[in-house]
Amino acid sequence: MALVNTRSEYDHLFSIYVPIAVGVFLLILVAVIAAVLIFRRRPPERAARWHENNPVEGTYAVLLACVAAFLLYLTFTAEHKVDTLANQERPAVVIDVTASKWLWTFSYPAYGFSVRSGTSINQPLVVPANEAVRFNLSSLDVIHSFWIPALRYKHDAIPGSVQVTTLTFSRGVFPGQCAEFCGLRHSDMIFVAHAVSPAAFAAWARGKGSGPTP
Ligand SMILES: [Cu+2]
Repeated sequence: MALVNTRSEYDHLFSIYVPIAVGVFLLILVAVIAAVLIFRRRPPERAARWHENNPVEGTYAVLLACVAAFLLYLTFTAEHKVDTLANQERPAVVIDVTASKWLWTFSYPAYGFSVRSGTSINQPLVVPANEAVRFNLSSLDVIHSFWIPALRYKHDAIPGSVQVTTLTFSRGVFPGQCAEFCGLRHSDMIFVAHAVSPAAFAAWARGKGSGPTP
């Protein structure tokens, strides 16, 4: 099974949603302008004698329902891949993410160390690229949200529960931040994920994250 790529899943969805939204917008714009021009008030005034147009309204309703059903199908298919199928992948590394005011703690239980990023400290979150990375998200205080914009992915960290999510990174540097307003220093909750080759990751992790960022 190919690894689930959240970025391409959601970019694909977006590329379908946007043309449909633009099309519907133009359709409504044309209909409104046409109605304004055709039915504008002209002397002598006469009251309209019709109330409804069942074929037109029926067609419109059925068409809208079809578009909504189509988008729902695509959206739930993508969500199923990202939320369910991705968690069935065998992870190359498991990282426990603990959010707190106003700090991220990323623990690597298999290697016995953790790094932190947020208020007054910003150690990098290093992950192996092109491999499944399992994140166990939790929070010590309020609801935070683990957000990596370039992956098109965001997931809440909720106190008293563990949210499991599996992400795959391409090689590169991925800024992330808390996406749930969690207090005055919410904006301090930033981090940077470095996705590096599995060998570079293993060397960094075996050194317990004390070496230079690969
Ligand atoms: Cu937060």
